[in-house]
Amino acid sequence: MNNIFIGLGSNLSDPIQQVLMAMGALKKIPNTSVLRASSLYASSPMGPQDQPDYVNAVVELASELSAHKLLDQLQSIEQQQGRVRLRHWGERILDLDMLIFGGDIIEDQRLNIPHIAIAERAFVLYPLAEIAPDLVIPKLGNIVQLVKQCPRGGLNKINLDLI
Ligand code: ROI
Repeated sequence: MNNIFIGLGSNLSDPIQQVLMAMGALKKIPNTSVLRASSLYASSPMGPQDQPDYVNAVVELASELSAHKLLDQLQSIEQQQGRVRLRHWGERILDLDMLIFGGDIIEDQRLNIPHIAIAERAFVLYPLAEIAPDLVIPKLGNIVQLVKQCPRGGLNKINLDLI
């Protein structure tokens, strides 16, 4: 039932507030609790460079919901915060990606778990390592090893005390 990890990302409409608001909304999902939340990180965009920097974070949940029911909830939070699809790999108000669902491997139309891109994305790996330094990810391996192989790039912890 444990070790569900969600990646959060935003680069539009006050991204820090969007990510904090999404963390609040995650706490309200039925039969689900938030166990840990990472710091917020500022990161330069992966994809088209003519878009604002992102704010990223990772949250750990425990839930009695199935992966697909939880995905419905994540998508409803994205919609509530006004997500619109503008262009592929483009700017967005809120992205909630299910990264890991316990030891499950899920590959279907809606879900790819563990999320394929975890290993290549510093903005996912570093916040994940912050809250789960001992994690071993199905198919991908040890988080420490993955972090070593992924340059940090333009990723910086945001100090919320200064904001
Ligand atoms: N780039 C960064 N830095 N952070 C993201 O959350 C993010 N999300 C995306 C793409 C467009 C791939 N780039 C990103 O979906």
